[in-house]
Amino acid sequence: MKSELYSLRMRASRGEKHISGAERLLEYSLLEDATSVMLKRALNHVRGKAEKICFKLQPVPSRQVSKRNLLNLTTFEVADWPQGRALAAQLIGNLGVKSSIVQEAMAQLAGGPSPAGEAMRGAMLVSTETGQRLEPDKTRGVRVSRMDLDKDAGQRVEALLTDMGLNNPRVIEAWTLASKVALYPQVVAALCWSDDPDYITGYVASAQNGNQRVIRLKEAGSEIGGRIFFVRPGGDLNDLISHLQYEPVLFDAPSH
Ligand code: WAQ
Ligand code: MG
Repeated sequence: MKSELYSLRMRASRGEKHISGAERLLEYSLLEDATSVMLKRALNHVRGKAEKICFKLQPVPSRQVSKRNLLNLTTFEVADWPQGRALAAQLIGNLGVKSSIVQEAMAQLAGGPSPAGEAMRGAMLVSTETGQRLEPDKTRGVRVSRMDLDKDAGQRVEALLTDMGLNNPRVIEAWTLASKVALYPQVVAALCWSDDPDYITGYVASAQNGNQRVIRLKEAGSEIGGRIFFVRPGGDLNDLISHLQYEPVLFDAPSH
């Protein structure tokens, strides 16, 4: 493996249950540390004990990697999660998605979007035209990978987040993921809240309005979370899925 970057992915599960996953895009010298951080995460996860932990390492030719800017980051305070969900629905509505479609998609996420009524491993894709689920595998969903902070951007991004009191890996990973998803014109908005019972903050992300964090989007203790990518009609779905999964992108701080 001689290329300059590596896609490193981890997935931890117990039976059908998704415990934890992670994806990075890194140079060789950082792989050992990143792998050990992922292993610790998988072994000590609030969603429970993993029975199987898979790592996948794939070389990515650095000439294929594009460099982009993270979305702007804003945070909305709300009193409780029902207020947070109402706000999130409004933020997605502001992007032109019909309210009935947002409500139905959010209800599916809140009820456990996998066939077993649990969290999925990846994201739901929902048509903004019909409200239908578009992801080919409803247990797996679509897992976005091959994105990370650019090596030279780390300090700039961490300084920004430190000013906001948000300098931690979860925020950085979610922000990077949201910024990649928003690159594709077929995606109108992404909605996310964690499936970790101890983490209740989520976001609505879009190219138009940036990464809009909403501090309370679910009830503490709930293991149901996930992501919805609202997809506008007209584009090639397989092409979008392939870009989400395989296009390598490194991110720098927001451009303004
Ligand atoms: N691609 C697609 N979907 C994913 C991915 C991915 N790479 N990673 C996670 N998901 C889906 C999957 O259904 C998970 O169950 C769900 O999202 C939640 O994943 O600014 O921690 O890693 O404070 O638990 C957002 C707010 C935190 C961060 C999200 O999600 C902030 C979070 P988790
Ligand atoms: Mg999780």
